[in-house]
Amino acid sequence: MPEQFQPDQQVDRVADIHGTRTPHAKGTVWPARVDQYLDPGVEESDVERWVQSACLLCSNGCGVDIAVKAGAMVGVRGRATDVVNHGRLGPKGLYGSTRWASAGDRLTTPLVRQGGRLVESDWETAMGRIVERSRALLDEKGPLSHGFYTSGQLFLEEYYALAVIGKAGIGTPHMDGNTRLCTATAAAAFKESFGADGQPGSYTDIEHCDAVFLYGHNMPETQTVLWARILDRTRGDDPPVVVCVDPRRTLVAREAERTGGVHLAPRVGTNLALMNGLTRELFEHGWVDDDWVAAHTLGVDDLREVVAPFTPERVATVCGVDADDVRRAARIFGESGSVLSTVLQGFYQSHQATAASVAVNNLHLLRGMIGRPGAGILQMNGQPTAQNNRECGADGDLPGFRNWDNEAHVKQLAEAWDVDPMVIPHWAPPTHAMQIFSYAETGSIGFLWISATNPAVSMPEAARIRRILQGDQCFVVVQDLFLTETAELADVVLPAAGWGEKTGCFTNVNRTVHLSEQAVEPPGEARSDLDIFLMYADRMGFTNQSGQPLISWRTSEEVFDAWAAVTAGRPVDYTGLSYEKLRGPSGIPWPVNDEHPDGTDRLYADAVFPTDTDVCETYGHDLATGGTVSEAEHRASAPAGRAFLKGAAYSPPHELPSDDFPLLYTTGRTVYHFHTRTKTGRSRDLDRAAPDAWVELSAHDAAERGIEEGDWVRVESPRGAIEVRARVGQVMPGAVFAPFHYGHWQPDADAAPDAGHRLANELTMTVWDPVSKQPTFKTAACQVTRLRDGDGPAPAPTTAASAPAGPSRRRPRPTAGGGPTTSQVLAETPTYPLDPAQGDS
Ligand SMILES: Nc1nc2c(c(=O)[nH]1)N[C@H]1C(S)=C(S)[C@@H](COP(=O)(O)OP(=O)(O)OC[C@H]3O[C@@H](n4cnc5c(=O)[nH]c(N)nc54)[C@H](O)[C@@H]3O)O[C@H]1N2
Ligand SMILES: Nc1nc2c(c(=O)[nH]1)N[C@H]1C(S)=C(S)[C@@H](COP(=O)(O)OP(=O)(O)OC[C@H]3O[C@@H](n4cnc5c(=O)[nH]c(N)nc54)[C@H](O)[C@@H]3O)O[C@H]1N2
Ligand code: SF4
Ligand SMILES: [Mo]
Repeated sequence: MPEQFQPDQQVDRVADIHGTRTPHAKGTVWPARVDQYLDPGVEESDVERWVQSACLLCSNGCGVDIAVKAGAMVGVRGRATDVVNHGRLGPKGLYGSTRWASAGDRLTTPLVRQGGRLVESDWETAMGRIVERSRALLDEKGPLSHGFYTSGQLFLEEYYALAVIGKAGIGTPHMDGNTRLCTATAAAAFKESFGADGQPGSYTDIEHCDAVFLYGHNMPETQTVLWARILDRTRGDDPPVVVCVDPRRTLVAREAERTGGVHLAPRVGTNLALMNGLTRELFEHGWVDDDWVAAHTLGVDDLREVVAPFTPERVATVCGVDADDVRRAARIFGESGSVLSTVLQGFYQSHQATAASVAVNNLHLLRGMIGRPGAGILQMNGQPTAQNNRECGADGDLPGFRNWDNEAHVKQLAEAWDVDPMVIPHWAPPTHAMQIFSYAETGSIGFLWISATNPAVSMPEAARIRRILQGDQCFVVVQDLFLTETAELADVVLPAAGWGEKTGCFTNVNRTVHLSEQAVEPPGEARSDLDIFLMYADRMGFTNQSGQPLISWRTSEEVFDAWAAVTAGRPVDYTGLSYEKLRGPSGIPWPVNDEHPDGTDRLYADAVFPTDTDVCETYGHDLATGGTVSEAEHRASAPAGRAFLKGAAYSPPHELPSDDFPLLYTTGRTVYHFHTRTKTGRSRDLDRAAPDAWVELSAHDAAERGIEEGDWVRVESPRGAIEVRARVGQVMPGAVFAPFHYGHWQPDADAAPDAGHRLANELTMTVWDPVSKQPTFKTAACQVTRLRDGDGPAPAPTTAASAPAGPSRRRPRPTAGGGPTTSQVLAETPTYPLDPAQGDS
């Protein structure tokens, strides 16, 4: 029995975010620890059924069983046998997974706008209005009048059905998801470097690596279970060192200090300068594996030239970091046997997002560090099913990582769907979300269907988004669990069934597919998103070339099988998967096919990349301008399975600090809330941990403005202002950090007396990365002024990156109060299909 075995420990997982440590040595299996939460008053013996699923509150995709009692979801338990989490769950997974489902304010009937107000209706009326408007616009203006804006939180089957409706039924290129705000850059970085989307690395790389680099990724708060996996290495024998690239002193930064790594805190908006500096160091010190680079990559000479000017001293000036810290970080990368890199929103939501993220791929390629244990790249996802949207093409791409610019790829789909290839939009790049909203603003899109996302809170420049949704120029359908800030502005609102109320599959960030089974019935007349999309397709009467219905699926399993068939021969190969297979081992990573019947732990072990002109998902772009590479140019470069090394010079962000707006404004997350809080806000444990908005200022900037902990402040940018309380915290001087979770909806009026003026996106900008088109939420200029005394400390958590800088007059109470969870370290760790003990596939 391991020494750390602690039977049935009761843990407050609001206070103790990552739970009990289970340290282990390099190259050994991560021990299993089973975390469980049941609603107060529910005993384990009361649970009637445990239903297999995976957590839907971030991209980690932890395997979970849902506890059911009397037709309701009453708790969750981590699946010990799951390859992703080995039984663990984080605070959101434990406290946020099920409570929302039985909330009294669920949408239970369709709503339609009548005399300016939303009134209760029925499916016949609501769908009738949608179909009437849709048909009229198609007749009058054609397919370009239609836009679909979906999510990273539906199931694979729902995206695939929506993609077929949009591309083969309507024929519109105006389809995207909130994945554009989330992980468009992950996809773009993969496509530019390796030819196609798809995570090269595996979570098992954590067990083998000698160093972990986290670039703009606050993993301890945003993928808590993955961070627990890293902590169990850094606290065990032969630990890896951690390098953190983040302007805040996050828990990653503190672990970097503890492990002898480096915390690089670049000035907000200067990531690419730093990356160019790190790349240059590899060349300067001979840390490049020249033979591997010559055999497996293209573009090394251009890259060397682009990064040449970025000496450590130049980087120090641009980024405000110490030149020696740049040297130290580069040395760790250059001299470690194997490095695992993770990249997330600090890079993706900054300007030059794709260039900075590709630079991480470059570092790995230069050292030949890809495709072997420990040498992983995780261009992270955020949302639980973002990967599926990208795979299925409800984000505008073509299903199966096909290239819209490749006639042969379009033809494959046309055959699968039995439609004329000309119906499938492929005459220009798919329209990205920011452009879809611009078209909706002018009315050129007159019909916008929004599913499972809350853009009134989550899109940049919120006042503009509200105007677009509210105006008469565009008919807006919103499909959600709740009457969100967005639904309130819609013309028709459709009540959806959520997680646990429907069956479907989804794929986490490292390609691991899970089946999530229906555990309970949805409330009232709520229906699954799949059923709603199929209802629309039926009513519209879409047909194929043979005059048969375009879509004849009735169950999610039928859709899944059709999807698996359409992935044949593509990098994202699902042909070896079925519902039956997914009910067996918990979590199977694609590709799964005849060659890899049990899945594939990591890609590119053979250093052959899907870059061939006839195979690749894109011919590529110029990273600085977004200019496209043509098919002829791509073919002339003869990639033949080699990866691309691509660079770009650094340029400053769109909005720089000025006399009026002297501070840099950046936004992000706290561990306790998921996005616009529609689920986590309805969990008392999570809501109380972070009940209202705040901003984080450095002690220096606060003192300069006479601001103390808890004071009310006004934060203003050229686009808007918010009034919130100040946390004198861990952010670097010159920068201000605001959580973006808080719209005007609130579960508890006392906690947020002034909830109208706290939405972080009032201040952000309508600008995007030239390649991935991901909007910039992490760079803008702002001013902060003191309004009045607060009546206590800021409502910010005292844990993790939001911890106060030091003692203050208004000392915040330590964040605590999670409900009763248990946590049990298993004496004997199960074997996992693809774990390091059994070797890698
Ligand atoms: N608790 C929680 N977990 C979540 C979510 C959630 O809402 N809540 N959402 C999920 C989703 S969809 C996503 S996309 C992920 C996001 O996960 P993360 O990307 O980890 O979260 P963020 O807080 O958006 O940003 C990460 C870090 O970027 C830093 N940053 C800001 N500006 C810059 C910059 O210019 N350069 C650098 N290098 N860093 C910068 C911030 O200080 C912050 O610590 O989280 C997922 N998990
Ligand atoms: N300032 C700033 N803004 C940001 C970010 C940031 O870091 N800073 N991050 C961006 C990122 S990475 C993301 S991912 C977005 C997230 O932004 P949103 O997608 O707007 O956030 P959510 O609150 O997750 O919205 C999901 C909605 O879907 C509903 N829902 C959940 N399950 C289902 C279902 O099964 N069916 C249906 N129909 N509805 C369902 C929920 O009730 C909720 O209203 O925000 C982006 N906005
Ligand atoms: S790490 Fe993500 S998937 Fe796992 S329990 Fe937490 S929120 Fe859920
Ligand atoms: Mo996201």
